[in-house]
Amino acid sequence: MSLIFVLNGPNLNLLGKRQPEIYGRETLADVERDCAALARELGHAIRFHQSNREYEIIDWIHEARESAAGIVINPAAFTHTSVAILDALNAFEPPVIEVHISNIHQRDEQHRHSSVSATAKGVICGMGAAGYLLALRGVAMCWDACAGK
Ligand code: DHK
Repeated sequence: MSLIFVLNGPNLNLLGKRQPEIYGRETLADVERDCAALARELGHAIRFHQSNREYEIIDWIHEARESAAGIVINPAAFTHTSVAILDALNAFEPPVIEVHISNIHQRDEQHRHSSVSATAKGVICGMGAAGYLLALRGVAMCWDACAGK
């Protein structure tokens, strides 16, 4: 059994209420519930966090260095701006999977570039909230590969 951090950036606390035509109707609580259930099924556990503050996300990445087998992260708007989150993820060795609910490549110029993809093992976007579950499966797959399963 391993611990997987699932980290969420700014405005994702409004998931389900904010621009549902882009981000869907599932709430962050729904996403957390589904992630926890899948992690259990795969034999893992999650720590699920959201913050509108960049430093809190960085602190959780540092905490993950001590304990986690991987990170699933939707940095939300910090995706496009944060060298600090990129640096923190670069200091985390296990796999990082970057998730976006929307397909950022179909969006306006500001939402297209990711500063954190350079450090991600994988990037999932455009699959709605199901992207989190695909990302969790990705971390679990890496864990199994390392464990020789
Ligand atoms: C969420 C956000 O809040 C945006 O800033 C990103 C991402 C896309 C998402 O699709 O989950 O550009």
